[in-house]
Amino acid sequence: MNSKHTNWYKNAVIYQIYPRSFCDGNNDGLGDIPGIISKLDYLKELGVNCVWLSPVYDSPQKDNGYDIADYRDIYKPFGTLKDFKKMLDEMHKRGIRLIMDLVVNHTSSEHKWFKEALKDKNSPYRDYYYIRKGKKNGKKPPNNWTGFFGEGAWSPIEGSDEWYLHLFAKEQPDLNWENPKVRDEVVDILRYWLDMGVDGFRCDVITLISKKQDFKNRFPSLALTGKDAYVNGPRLHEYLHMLYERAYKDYDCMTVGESVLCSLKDTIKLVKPENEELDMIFNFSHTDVDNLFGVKYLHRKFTLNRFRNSLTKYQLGLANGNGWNSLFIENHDQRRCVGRFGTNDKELRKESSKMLATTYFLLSGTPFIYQGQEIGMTNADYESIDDYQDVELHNMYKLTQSSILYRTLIGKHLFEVSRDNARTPMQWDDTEFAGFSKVKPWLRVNKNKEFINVKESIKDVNSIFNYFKELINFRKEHQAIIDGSYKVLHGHNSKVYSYVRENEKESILVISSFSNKEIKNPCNNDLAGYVLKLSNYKENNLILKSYECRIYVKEK
Ligand code: TEU
Repeated sequence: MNSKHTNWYKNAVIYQIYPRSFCDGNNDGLGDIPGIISKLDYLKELGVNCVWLSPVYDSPQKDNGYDIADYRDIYKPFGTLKDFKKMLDEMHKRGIRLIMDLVVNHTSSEHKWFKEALKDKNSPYRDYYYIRKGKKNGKKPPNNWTGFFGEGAWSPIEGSDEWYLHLFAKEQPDLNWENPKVRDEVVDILRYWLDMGVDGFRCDVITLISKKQDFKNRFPSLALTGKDAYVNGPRLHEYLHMLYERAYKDYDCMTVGESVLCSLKDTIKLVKPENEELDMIFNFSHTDVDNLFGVKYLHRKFTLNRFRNSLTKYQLGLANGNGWNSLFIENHDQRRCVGRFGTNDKELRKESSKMLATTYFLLSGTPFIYQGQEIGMTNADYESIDDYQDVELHNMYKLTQSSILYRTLIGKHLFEVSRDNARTPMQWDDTEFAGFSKVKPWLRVNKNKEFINVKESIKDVNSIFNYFKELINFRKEHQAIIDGSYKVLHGHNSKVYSYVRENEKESILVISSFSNKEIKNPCNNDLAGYVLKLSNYKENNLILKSYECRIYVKEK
């Protein structure tokens, strides 16, 4: 391998910032880059050493920045390129790296490439997208594929018999990666930011960039008709390796790809170091355990066995040089973890948050913390559809209003799984707008800012925030978490997840109770030689209390 990579990401703890909702520096109701700069000392205090920044590029914000109109500029209400460079510099000064969100499966329909493509049939930009003649003299879409936001995957081009492909909102036309010019553009974009000093990319829906070119109808499915044509398409690995060769290789950067419906076999192909594609991917199999077929609206009961099995599959599957895991239980598309995965976001919120944190944080891989997770923020407390902003939620809501089938199938869980649950403004203090802004924010603040907020969390020695700090420090001090093996203990226990991380020097035993009641600790006979290092309860005995977790270490 001839690259500049030092693999620093293996020692990283990454904090995801969703810029709209993090901190409003100029009091216009929207988070921004100056706001982020003002909170860097807070991140330093928490102990994270890398930030993943959700998109800040120029964008009409139909999908909150995942619709990019200019890849080389900043969305004005977030700040300027000068602000961005200052933020990067201030992060680096504090030993915090920055990875950007790279959204190149699609652009915004306001991107100049798309506008040119629509304006002129002979424009070279026309082949940057998938534009096809519709069926029935242009009255029907070219095929029956459907996309991720509950719509057909094609929209008509006004005044013509042609349609364009979009796997997300209609304002997010898909790029045609078959066109070598599109690939050149992406390489240029990558090098532009890497040359500026950014440390890597979180690659949005990267496993969708290659499509089967037959564009034939597929067997209809309630969710994602056509997925076999656009998920892990035929040239995906070729494209990813090309990006590595032409960009990533020349910088000490990291990449994490967002994968959709990715098996272990596919995952290994994407992250095996020799393949030189991606350093790790976000795999959603463990967050999908409470739904059916990866469709979050089709709820099924959480079971610890499914959760543990799914994490274990990837922990073991990526061991022995097969690749590296990303570790996460929240992000801007998921609901909040506390109250989910069998836990409690009311009277046992603190215990639950700390236990969940412990469970995923000490697995093998790089942990990600989503803003607000470190203070145990909970789902939105909205009562009306008008409080919600997300394009996905509104599309799905329309569907449930127009079809009894959809209403029956998904209506019940629509709000519970809404992406806005994780997008409510960050709760910095208990003032009217939670210290996020001095004016009414773009999305309503959760009323529980009265008692769930950063100010309170820093003061309280037993807070979730202070527990996260301890976890991060613990991770830094124990190499077995980075390079140790993974072994599950009592793998059939339906209430307790316990595992051991071990290298030649030490062995770390993690015990997490997913029960809201007191239960017998199944590991009582496994503790010889172990010393307790961290727990979410002050006193620990033979019984595990509700959502109790413990970390033990045995030196060899
Ligand atoms: O998400 C991709 C993706 O798979 C999600 O749309 C997922 O299906 C949905 O959120 C489940 O609720 C990425 C981004 O993370 C998301 O915010 C964007 O909307 C999407 O890509 C399009 O860029």
